Amino acid sequence: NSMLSWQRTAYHFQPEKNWMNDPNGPMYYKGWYHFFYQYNPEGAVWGSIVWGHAVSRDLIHWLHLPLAMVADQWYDQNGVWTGSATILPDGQVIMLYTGSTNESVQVQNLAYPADPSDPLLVDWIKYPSNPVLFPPPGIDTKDFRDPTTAWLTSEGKWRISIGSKLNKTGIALLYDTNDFKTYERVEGLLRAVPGTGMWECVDFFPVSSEGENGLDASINGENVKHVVKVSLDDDRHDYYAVGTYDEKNAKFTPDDLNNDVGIGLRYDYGIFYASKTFYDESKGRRVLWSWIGESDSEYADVAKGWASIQGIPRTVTLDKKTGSSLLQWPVAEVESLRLGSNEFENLKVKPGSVVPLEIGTAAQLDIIAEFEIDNKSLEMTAQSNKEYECSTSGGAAERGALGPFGLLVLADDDLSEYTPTYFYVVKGSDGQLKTSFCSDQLRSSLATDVGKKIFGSSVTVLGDEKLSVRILVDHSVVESFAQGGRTCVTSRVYPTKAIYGAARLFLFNNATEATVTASVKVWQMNSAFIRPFNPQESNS
Ligand code: DQQ
Repeated sequence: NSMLSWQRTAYHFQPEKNWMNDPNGPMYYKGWYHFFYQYNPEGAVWGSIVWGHAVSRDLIHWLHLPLAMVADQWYDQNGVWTGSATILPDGQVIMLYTGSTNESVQVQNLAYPADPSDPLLVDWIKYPSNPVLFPPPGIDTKDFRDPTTAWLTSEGKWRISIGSKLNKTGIALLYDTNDFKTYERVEGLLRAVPGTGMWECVDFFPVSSEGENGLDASINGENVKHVVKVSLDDDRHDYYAVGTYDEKNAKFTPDDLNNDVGIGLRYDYGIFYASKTFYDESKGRRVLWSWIGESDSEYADVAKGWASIQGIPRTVTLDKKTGSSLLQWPVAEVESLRLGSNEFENLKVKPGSVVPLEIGTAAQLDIIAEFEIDNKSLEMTAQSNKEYECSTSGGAAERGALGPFGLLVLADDDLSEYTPTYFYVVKGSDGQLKTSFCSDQLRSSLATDVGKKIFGSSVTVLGDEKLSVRILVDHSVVESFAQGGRTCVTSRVYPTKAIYGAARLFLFNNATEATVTASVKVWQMNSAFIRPFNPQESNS
């Protein structure tokens, strides 16, 4: 339906049509990034899931390849579900995935490339003796899915984790294997957290506590911390914990029990689910992929013929300044899409004002902005209003002494539609400042059948830091990264007027006391090539 085509993104990955969900088996192989994804070739809603496949040289421009795996065996007849790739030291590619069997039992299956010399890995073979793992005793047959990438133990075995639950306790099971065909259950659990429910799409990886580089899944030892990420089926968000991995006892212990797996920190406070990282050997970095679903109606998805996009891949590092959280940042390659830019330096934005940024059209942007509350306003405000909570405090229309202020993206000239992405600072009676970072969709669209929530969270702002944000705008998605990626918020928005050439960008300050100084750099973004691979084209 071309009437709805403006909602398609220009540089976020999406198939040509139909439904997509989780990222699967991301990897770098022989000069190509491979991306597989949960895909329903039959329609724009979740259903009979198979593996879509695309390849890229740079994580930005993509060629769609034929489906990698379809539901053609008894052990995946009800769905070729989520899985992960492991690249062995000799270059062999191992793919493990969950099959939902003809009886809807969740089992783990092995697949591998039919022709390892083909860098595009077009054809896949399912191991003839699949499944390689059945749900163990005591585990419900529908609670056993999404195998991780394997890592090496000090005994030289490969270890994987699979998510599950016991009553309402989310758990990560462990298995050891030598050949990926036969497995041994490891006693105990990588981690278990009561009340968190089913753990989908477990991800487990090391991060360096020293450098900015990423680490291969098997690295452990000094200057290494580990991250466990789970996708909570019950509340549809991705949570992570930073801690230590005791390899001998096969246990993960979070540094902070208040930020345990599934209860503390989130990758993203907007729409972001079933994410998965991989180690990119070519650039020595760890890269995060994530499914960004829709927040319009299923009816609208069917009408437009497609649903879901993937987030721009993000590099993941440990935040050395806090030591307790991760930093996520769009991969550097996205900057190759930057076209002309406009720069606005030290603009004074008075309380209660909206300032247009004359950049022309604003549907595809990369924005970097810094904000400073003027010292005078900070000092004069002895104490500001109460606590602030993005999702419940009334959004960008709720005025306090020191906030909200930020940017209105995907706005139209008349401001009949706009999506505020903003900071909100409160000053306690002790003089301490607390900062929230939010994205408010309440006025993002004149359409009535779309989700209009306010997303966000508190964000740590250290003494020497200005308030800073990076925002990627792409027609119907707004991905924002505050304080260098310490707190991230992704929204889907469905403007009806603020589209294509009519989309605009504004600064706003809705605080009652604070004058804010803003510096903004805005790039127009080119569209990425994301299209079917047609070998004949190169001949003609
Ligand atoms: N999606 C897959 C499952 C996974 C869920 C099925 C998470 O393997 O647990 O499409 O979105």
